[in-house]
Amino acid sequence: MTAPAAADHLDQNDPAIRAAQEARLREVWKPPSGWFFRWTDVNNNRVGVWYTLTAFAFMLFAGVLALVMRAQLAVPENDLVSANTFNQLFTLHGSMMMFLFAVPMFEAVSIILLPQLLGARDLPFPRLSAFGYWSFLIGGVFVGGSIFFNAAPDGGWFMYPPLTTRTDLSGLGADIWMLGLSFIEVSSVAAAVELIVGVLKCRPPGMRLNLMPLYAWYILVVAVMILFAFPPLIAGDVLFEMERLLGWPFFDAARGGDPLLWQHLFWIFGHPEVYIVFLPSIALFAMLIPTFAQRHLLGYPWIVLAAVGTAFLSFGLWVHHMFATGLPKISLAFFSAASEAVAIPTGIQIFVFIATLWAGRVVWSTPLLYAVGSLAIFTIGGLTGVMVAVAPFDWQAHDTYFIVAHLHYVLIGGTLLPLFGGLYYYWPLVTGKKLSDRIGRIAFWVMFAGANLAFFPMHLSGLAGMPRRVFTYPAELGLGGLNMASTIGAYLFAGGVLLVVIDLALSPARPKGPRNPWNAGTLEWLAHPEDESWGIRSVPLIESRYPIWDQKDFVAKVDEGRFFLPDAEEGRRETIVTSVLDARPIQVARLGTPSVIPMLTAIALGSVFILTTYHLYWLALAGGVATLACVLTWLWTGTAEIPEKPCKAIGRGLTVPLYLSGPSASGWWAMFITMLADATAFSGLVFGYYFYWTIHPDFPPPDAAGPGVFWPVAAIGLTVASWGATVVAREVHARGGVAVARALLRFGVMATLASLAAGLAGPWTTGLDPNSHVYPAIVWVLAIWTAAHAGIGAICQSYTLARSLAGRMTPEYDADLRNITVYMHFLALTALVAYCTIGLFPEVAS
Ligand code: HEM
Ligand SMILES: [Cu+2]
Repeated sequence: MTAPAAADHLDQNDPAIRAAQEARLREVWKPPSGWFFRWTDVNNNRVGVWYTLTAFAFMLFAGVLALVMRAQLAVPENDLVSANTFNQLFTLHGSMMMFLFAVPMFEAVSIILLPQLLGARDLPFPRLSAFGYWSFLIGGVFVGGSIFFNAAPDGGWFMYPPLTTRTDLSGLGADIWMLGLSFIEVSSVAAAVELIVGVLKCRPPGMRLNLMPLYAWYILVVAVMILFAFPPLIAGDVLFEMERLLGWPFFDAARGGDPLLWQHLFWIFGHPEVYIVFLPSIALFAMLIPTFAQRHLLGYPWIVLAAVGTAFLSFGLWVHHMFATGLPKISLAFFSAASEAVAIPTGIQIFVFIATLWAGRVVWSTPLLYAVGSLAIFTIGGLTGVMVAVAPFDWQAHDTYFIVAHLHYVLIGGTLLPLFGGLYYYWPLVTGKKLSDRIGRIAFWVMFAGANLAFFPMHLSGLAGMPRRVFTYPAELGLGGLNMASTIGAYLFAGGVLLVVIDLALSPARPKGPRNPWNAGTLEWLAHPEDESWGIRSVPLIESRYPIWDQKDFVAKVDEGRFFLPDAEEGRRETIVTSVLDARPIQVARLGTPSVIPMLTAIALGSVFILTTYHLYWLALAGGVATLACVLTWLWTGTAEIPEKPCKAIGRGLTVPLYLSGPSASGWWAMFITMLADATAFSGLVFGYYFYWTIHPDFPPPDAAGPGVFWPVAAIGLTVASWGATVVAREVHARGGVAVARALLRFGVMATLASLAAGLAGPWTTGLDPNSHVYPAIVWVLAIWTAAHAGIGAICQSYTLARSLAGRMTPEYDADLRNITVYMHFLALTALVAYCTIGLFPEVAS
């Protein structure tokens, strides 16, 4: 990248030309209007705001449930709510806070912020964000609303079997939890894919990885964690629902199953989850602390290393939630030590913040107050966490109010209060108006006092023997005083939240303030999303981590359109795609426009999950067909479109292509990353198979028939043939051999379908009965999973063939074929592992 030749931008000196460009941009990015069509919007500035408000509303709802619980517990032997209702209250409160508030809130805020942080016009797949939002809304209302029908889940937020798998002990609630939340997990993974591709491919020219704003680094780290943490839980959900709906005994000890498998799959997700909800707060601090210290953050590489280190470590810690389950001593020692180790990167991040404040000229402001105050609360929670990470201590405190105190200190200090800080910091960016500093400060101190009054006494009541998850307690225990204090504290806290809500409600009546009111140095403050949905006026060339502070005339140059893509001359929504490491501009991508399809797809997919809950399988199947139809329409009309010209000039003498295929394209990355998540879920199932095998001497049972060897080997052969055909088709097609490629794809479809049949033929022909024992059940699950993926593979191959026949794919424009080849790589790998496991492994192991 060289300095701009003056001649390049002569036209930008003419105000009339600039005004015409702005008019075109405004026209192209105009939000849809009308009472219905406004909801078909896909632009990140509005979808992100809906998403944020919805997550906030779910948080308030879960908070009201907590207030009901605290009212019940205020005095001993109270009968405000029944034991059964109390079980629903704490389960729904915990589940909503974790699945409908903490994780989605991070994704929602990131959807708003990421394009501004990167100077991109939108995220790479705007329609995917809209789909994620509608899924979230539908699933959340379904799960949260169940309490009004006395049908909410009641097995605790981690749903341990056998209590929850026995349909005589837990009603519909367990299905609502499993299916409703699985649906939301799917949308969380979709948002994670979007965010990862956004960070990797949509940075502005010049923003190498080491110049990226720290919030974007954390988005990358946390989204990758979501990508690997949620799929094992989804795998667990699949097994769980098969046990509940079909009676397959995965967690039923009487038929060879094992309830501990659920605990493993849950906590492989559940522990990283703790950091998934905590790292975003650190990310907010990393943005606002330099602003209020008015200097660069010290130790940028340390922060990045600490974030990545925390992510890695957090996947090795899950067993500390299972210290009381009688695991081998050596693994206790290992997981205990690892649990202590994770305190180190967390400490590093906090020290970097302190050092930065120390070295800067601190501007004491409301957001900073929230940051510092929440760190204080979080630290107390961290200290009790270090205590319960010591296995013998945990055996004492396990399942008491000590744990409730610990987890709320961590979650309120690590998630809730920092988010309020972020709210005060970023509200002016999103709305152009500041919130009230005064109300913010008062609210902070009310919440601070309330949180300590509510949760500090719980340490004491817990150590005095008050168990968690009880709806009442006898007066003789003498815990009335501590509990009353907790209840008063909880209502005080709610009062603080109410103040914030009032402050938000007053905002629309307040006048607009200046842009960048905190005098921040990072790029996001140049957008004014409340007026212009295109983001930034021109996409800048980045040379510093704090370009507004460091780069000469930066703001003026951006605003006068002197950087890249200052115009929308073809009337299309566009953003710049850059290379992953060094952010060289390599493409102008055309982005999705408003459409009902994302909403329809979410409704169709949601109906599959919801109808299954009520055992309406035929209707659910119809919903599945509708989902497929929606997805295919979406892809056919909205992706890999052949542009009207190959290249386009984007200013400063630079011309880049309008179409990319293969590993440089964002679509390819989305496919690859989605397949990583899919492979992780599959690994969860395979983990289950080998878990039974290592733990249980009678797995497989000595007299059990397996799926045989012939059919699994045949299925492997057919999948490999189909995979080979697709790979060769891709190569031949790129060299112009369109007819040969089509023939190969036709053969591929046949081979994939044959592999599907062969895979199911194994357990079918040997008559494996999945209800009799866990061994046939897990064999069937692996076979069905692989067969279902083969089915999707055949659809992908047919789709590509149809694209070619319809002239929507040519040797030059072949993204579809390259993307499905990625799918076929993963399909082949899945089939290989699955069929070797079920067919060949018993032969080797016996
Ligand atoms: C002032 C605000 C809050 C109050 C008063 C409160 C109160 C409670 C109460 C009374 C319980 C039940 C304890 C038991 O019976 O075992 C509980 C459980 C729980 N809370 Fe909160 N809570 C608050 C905020 C939060 C937040 C912000 C989160 C997460 C982001 C959260 C996550 C949880 C979880 C995960 C559980 C465990 C549920 C279970 O045992 O299955 N809470 N909370
Ligand atoms: Cu943990």
